[in-house]
This record gives sequence, structure tokens and C-alpha cells, in this order.
Amino acid sequence: MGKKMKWKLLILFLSLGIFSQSIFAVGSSENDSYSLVVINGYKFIPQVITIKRGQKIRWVNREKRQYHNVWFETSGEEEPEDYLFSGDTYQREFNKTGAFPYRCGPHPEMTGMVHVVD
Ligand SMILES: [Cu+2]
Repeated sequence: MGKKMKWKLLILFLSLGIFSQSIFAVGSSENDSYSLVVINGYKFIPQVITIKRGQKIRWVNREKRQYHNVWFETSGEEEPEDYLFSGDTYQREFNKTGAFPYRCGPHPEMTGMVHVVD
């Protein structure tokens, strides 16, 4: 394989990588990209999400009327006092690897899981 061919392949793979990332991340700019978890029907969707360390997740409440919150209770955090009402969002950056279960404070049956990997 010639040198030029190798460069072409490298550029192809790089652009494929950028393209595939953009399918899963939404946001206005590269620095403000996040993965989205939708809250609807008393569920976190997707319930289990895997992101890379340093990436963000944004939760958005798509219920018509019901409020919820996002509480990392087993991480030892206090329950957030601010509820997410219809259309509200909550965003958080994850800088440690691991498995982080969370729940909705008012609705203990609503659970979710964030996996953060390197
Ligand atoms: Cu809830």
C-alpha cells in the first residue's frame, strides 16, 4: 500500500469516527455535547446509559404534567430540592469511571444507571 493510500484511509477512518459520535451526541457545539436521557411515562429512557469519562448527560422531562428529579442516592448525595417540571432539563458531567445508579426521589420505582468508562 502506497503512502498516499494510507493517508486517505486514515482521513476516512477519522471522519467516520466523528460522524458516528455525532449520532449519539446532541448539542449546539463540540464543548456542549451531551447524551440525552428522556423522562417520560415514569421512566428514564434509556434506563441504562454508557458514556466516556468527562462526557455529559442531559435529562429532559417530557411528561405533560408530572415532575421528577434525578437523585444519585447511593453515591451519598442529598435529594435535589429542585424538581424537573415539564420541559425542564438537568445536566451533569461525569469525571469518574464506574457504575452510578440513580433514582427519582418522589418515585422510587423510577431507576436508572450511568456507566462511565475510559
Ligand atoms: Cu419521578
